[in-house]
Amino acid sequence: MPVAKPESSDSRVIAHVDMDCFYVQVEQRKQPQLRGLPTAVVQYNEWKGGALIAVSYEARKFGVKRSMRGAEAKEVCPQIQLVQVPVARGKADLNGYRSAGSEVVSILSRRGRCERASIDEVYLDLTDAAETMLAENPPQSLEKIDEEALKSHILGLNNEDGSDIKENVRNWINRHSADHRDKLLACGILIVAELRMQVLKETEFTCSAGIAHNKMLAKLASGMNKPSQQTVVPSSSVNGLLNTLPIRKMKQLGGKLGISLQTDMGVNTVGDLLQFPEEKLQERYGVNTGTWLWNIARGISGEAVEGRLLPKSHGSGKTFTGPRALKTVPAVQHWLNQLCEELSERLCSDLDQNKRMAHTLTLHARAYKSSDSDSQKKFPSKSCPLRYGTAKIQEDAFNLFQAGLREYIGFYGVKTQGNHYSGWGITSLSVSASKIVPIPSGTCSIAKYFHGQSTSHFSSMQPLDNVNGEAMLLLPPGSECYSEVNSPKAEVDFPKEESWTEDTVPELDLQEQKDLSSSLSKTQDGFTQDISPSLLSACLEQSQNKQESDITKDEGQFKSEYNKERKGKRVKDKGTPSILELFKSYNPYPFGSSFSQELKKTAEGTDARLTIGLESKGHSLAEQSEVGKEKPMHCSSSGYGRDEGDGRREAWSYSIDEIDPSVIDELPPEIQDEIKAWVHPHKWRPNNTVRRGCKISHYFSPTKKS
Ligand code: TTP
Repeated sequence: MPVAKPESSDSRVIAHVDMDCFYVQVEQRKQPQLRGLPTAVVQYNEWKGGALIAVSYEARKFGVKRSMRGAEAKEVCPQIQLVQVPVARGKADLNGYRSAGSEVVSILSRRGRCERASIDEVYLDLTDAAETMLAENPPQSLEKIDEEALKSHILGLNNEDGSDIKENVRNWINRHSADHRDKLLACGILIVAELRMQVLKETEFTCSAGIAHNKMLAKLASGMNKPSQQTVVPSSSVNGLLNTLPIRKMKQLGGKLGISLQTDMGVNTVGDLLQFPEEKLQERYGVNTGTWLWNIARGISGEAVEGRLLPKSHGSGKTFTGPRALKTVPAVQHWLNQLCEELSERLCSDLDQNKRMAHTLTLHARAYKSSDSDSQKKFPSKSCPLRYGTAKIQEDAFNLFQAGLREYIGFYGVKTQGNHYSGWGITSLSVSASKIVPIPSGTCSIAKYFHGQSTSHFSSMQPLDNVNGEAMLLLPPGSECYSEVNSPKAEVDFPKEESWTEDTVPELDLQEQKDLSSSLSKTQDGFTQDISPSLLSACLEQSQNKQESDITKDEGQFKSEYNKERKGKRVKDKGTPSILELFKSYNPYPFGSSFSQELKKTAEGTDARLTIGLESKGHSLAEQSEVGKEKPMHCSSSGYGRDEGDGRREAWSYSIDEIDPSVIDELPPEIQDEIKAWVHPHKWRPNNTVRRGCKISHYFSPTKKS
């Protein structure tokens, strides 16, 4: 559900830059003889000439559309040039497009905070650059204005018949009487025109842009005049723009919420929302969404441009339409292996180049059942902690798939079908890696970082079925995964799921990234000795082309070594999730994988495991320390978090070694006392009697959900 964020300032200058027919431009740069010709990029499969995924503007004039197949495009435009998307592992290989997108990002990020929103879209916060220009070289005093800036479309500008449009734009930019906000937008016009020209010069790609006071309006504007043009939304034109805008065209309103507004409230345009008081919208859709709707009707959006040049997640997906649907488990496993191989390769290059690691592996699928009435049931998405190494990712993804299939089709259906078709088909598969965080810069050695990662790796485990309810094949904005056939892009409602939105990637300029990357490669020789062997093997597997068998220790060994080290010396990492997170998650021990078994084995001595039985009644930690520290401790936390009332789950547990002491400080003092009592039962006794309601079990009770 969309969440309202207060407008941080109404004088921001935000641009949304969107490449024009991006894949076509990339292919045309490779084959310059195609420039200016009607061209389309098609999927590699030959059926009816393959599906079109990008169409040049020359071809669009002939009526060629993305929804067509190559053969249909030939019918409406016989001279169309069809270029096949590059192929690797039997599926589209988008690496060339990704790196072309990065070239553009590196140029656009020179003038302000830059957020890479998709493979070919970027948001820029140009407020500082515009303020500086206004102070030092205001547009009002410019004698010569660049031609590209003069071609801008300024919404609401009165271009009467016969008037010189460029002259009108020049006058608008030069206006002395303009208010501060319009003066800043005038600077934005000049800056964006310059950036777009620079992109063209350095990459040969054209792009279009929207310039406004917030992201929402900038995004709406960037698509209004394509290709290779820019559109400006002065605040005086916001109402005019929104009044007639169909409600479902608005970002986040393309799905259920948009449909509900249409059918339940009779809202057809964004402007129609203006008639409802905020309270009414809140009553119907909840406080946050109600306020968000009230705001968007007025063009208010406080969403900040995140400084993020790198994708939030990585994904690899493929669709299997019609007769190509996968109908046996081995067929699914074959394709999962391909997808995981690609994902693993990208994770390793992200680690190598950007020093970032992903923490969560998710499998999404779409499926059908031919037999029963329940065929509408969605294939559930499944997540688990991500282990580096192609083989491990493949193993985990396959187990996730099997868990999903069991749920989708029922246990017996899976058991009996073996290699034979048993009434289900998979029409799309994708694997994604999310919760990508940079290796903390203060970490003195890579080995230590990985030790820290291992901690969170285990403690932040997501339950196997702790997923976002909806089987969503598409990844959220900022991720780079395209399923092969026309995955809807602009109008997708991405669930605001915590695991996606919490990810934060620090602002890195390209120089910093280069530095990070070179420092990583410098340390590589040294780190082979103390890095987690499995993680090391994962990267060596691809980047150095070595066999995993060269690596002698497995992750389990690493974990117990790590535990030993932790006993002597607590490693403090910035990246460790808060203890609240830790308590929210639990270890589902998915599919009996080796690492979960390893975890089970690690309880020793006073490192008793805390086991919170979701259905059990039990003792607080303080009570437990008196009752007997060797026993598992049961806390009454039934109904806690997302798994409220779910009797199927039995317990979650973790070792005390997996709690970073630094996060304990985040808890209320009473809870800290309890934990200290638990950790050092002999040394420590609480000074105060624990107050009613302040025990850890109460703290995490349903009424105290964070
Ligand atoms: P878009 O920005 O949606 O489209 P575009 O750049 O081709 O054209 P426009 O000028 O209208 O913006 O998508 C960017 C690229 O993403 C596109 O060139 C191909 C790829 N893509 C797919 O592979 N499948 C899809 O369903 C969509 C929408 C895009």
